Amino acid sequence: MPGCAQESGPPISIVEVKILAPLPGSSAAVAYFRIENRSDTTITVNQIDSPQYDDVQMHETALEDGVSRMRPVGSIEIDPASSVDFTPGGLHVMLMKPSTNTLPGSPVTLEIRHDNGLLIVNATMQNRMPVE
Ligand SMILES: [Cu+2]
Repeated sequence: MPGCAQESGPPISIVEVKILAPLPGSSAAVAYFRIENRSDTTITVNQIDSPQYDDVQMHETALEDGVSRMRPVGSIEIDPASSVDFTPGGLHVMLMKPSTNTLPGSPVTLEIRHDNGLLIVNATMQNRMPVE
């Protein structure tokens, strides 16, 4: 329907964002969150960028022959009216090659590029806690 009013809200939203500082000796931070697709069509997240990190990759951790490995994921499809979790041991975002400091309290911006546009999320680096 051309000329109609805009949608009532963004088609996707990011909740429960947790960005964990690099371990000592590493420069890679990791981001976890839930992406909710609030539209009635499938939405593909094609890429995630960050102005504070030159190399940002979506990864998936999986057991292979009893060994936990992670591999890059090109894109993520989110079904209509559903969500995808980025959690420890599963999907996650690696934030590498920082162009700024990565101490807890530092600002981290995620630019989530998807079918319907760009979602910008502003978050704060947190201390890395042991994974329970
Ligand atoms: Cu990874």
